[in-house]
Amino acid sequence: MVGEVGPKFSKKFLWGAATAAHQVEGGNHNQWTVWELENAKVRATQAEYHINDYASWDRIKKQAKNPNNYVSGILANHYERYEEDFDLLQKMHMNAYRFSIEWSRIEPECGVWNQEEIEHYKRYIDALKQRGIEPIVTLFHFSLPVWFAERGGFERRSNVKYFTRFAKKIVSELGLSVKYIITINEIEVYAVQSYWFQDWPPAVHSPYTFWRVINNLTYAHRQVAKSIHKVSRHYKVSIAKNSTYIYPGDNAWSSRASAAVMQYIADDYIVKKVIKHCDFLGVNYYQSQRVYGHRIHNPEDIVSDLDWPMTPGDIQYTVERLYRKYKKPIIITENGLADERDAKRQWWITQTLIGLQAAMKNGVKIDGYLHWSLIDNTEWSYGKWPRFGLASVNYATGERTLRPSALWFGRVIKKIRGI
Ligand code: IFM
Repeated sequence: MVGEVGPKFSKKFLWGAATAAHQVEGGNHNQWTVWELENAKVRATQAEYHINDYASWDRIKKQAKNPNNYVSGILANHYERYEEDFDLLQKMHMNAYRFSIEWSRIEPECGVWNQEEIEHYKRYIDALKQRGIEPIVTLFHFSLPVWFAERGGFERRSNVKYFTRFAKKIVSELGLSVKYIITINEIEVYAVQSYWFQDWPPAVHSPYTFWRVINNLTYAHRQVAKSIHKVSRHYKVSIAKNSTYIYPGDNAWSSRASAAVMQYIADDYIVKKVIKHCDFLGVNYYQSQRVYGHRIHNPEDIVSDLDWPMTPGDIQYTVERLYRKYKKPIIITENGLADERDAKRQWWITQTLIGLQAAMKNGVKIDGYLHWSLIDNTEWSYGKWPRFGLASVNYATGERTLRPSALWFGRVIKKIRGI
């Protein structure tokens, strides 16, 4: 069984799951909720052309062609039902949970703090602690207050001060009740979707703005990390870096050179700018990419519902590379798959844990694994049809049910933790 061979996962290892406020809470009002309402019909109409080649298309087309799929609305109502969701963590014997604090709730207008919402998140964290679960807080996970987006968001360096002010407020309110803080989730994914592919708000295509946003976000991380560390070294701070393992598919010089350049741009350009201000490195792993000549080509026949090629074991090479280069302990801050039928999740987790153990055997320090996601949620511009949850959510009733793979994973964690 996983965990029985190779190096042991330490007693302190963080076993958990992750979510983000906009994807699960429901009832938000932010830049995304506005964009969803404006774009739902278009996305539903375009699904036929954009994703009809997915292997899952026949199964998901009804939902993908329905405008309601793209409007988050109340979702799983995690905002009110969080205790129920924390019970699910406990059922799986988990001891960690990553979530984001929704900036638009805390600061609905520039400089106006909503104390009731602050108290909500304090109760939320208390509820985790009462269950022996370590909170891992994300400060920016893709959703911006409308007022901040209207001022140009992270396109403007001068706006970073607002984010730093929000971060300081959160840290001063939460005090020492939290230790792990992720400043920003997936800098490059946010920039590429919003300022290159035009799939996310503000849906602009501008290479110049794309690079500017990346640089402003790395700057934002440094500013926030410095101000948090000034308060206390108790806090362990990082970004969550989405890292794809990119490698040459053959031995051709062009394949090797292109893979190296792509990997550098995708990972190192960003990590180098923040790593001095990270206590650990948060890594989100979903896939690897093979490069032939100058092109990415992954002829795998196993794909997830989102048509992503599935190579979970390659997480080993991602973490080995990042650890060798940056020498910071790693926490897997996200890892998972869209798998409505729960056909591949158990296999995925098994391969992932085997990959992590192999990396640990080769000297990599890994302090935690957080599965994406705890419950089904909205997958940004794809809407609600992709199902990433360890627990499925019936959106009509709000009922949560741990999927068979989650029950199995819970037994594995119990055994590994020896509880
Ligand atoms: O749902 C997203 C999450 O918000 C960021 N990381 C990747 C996940 C799956 O695409």
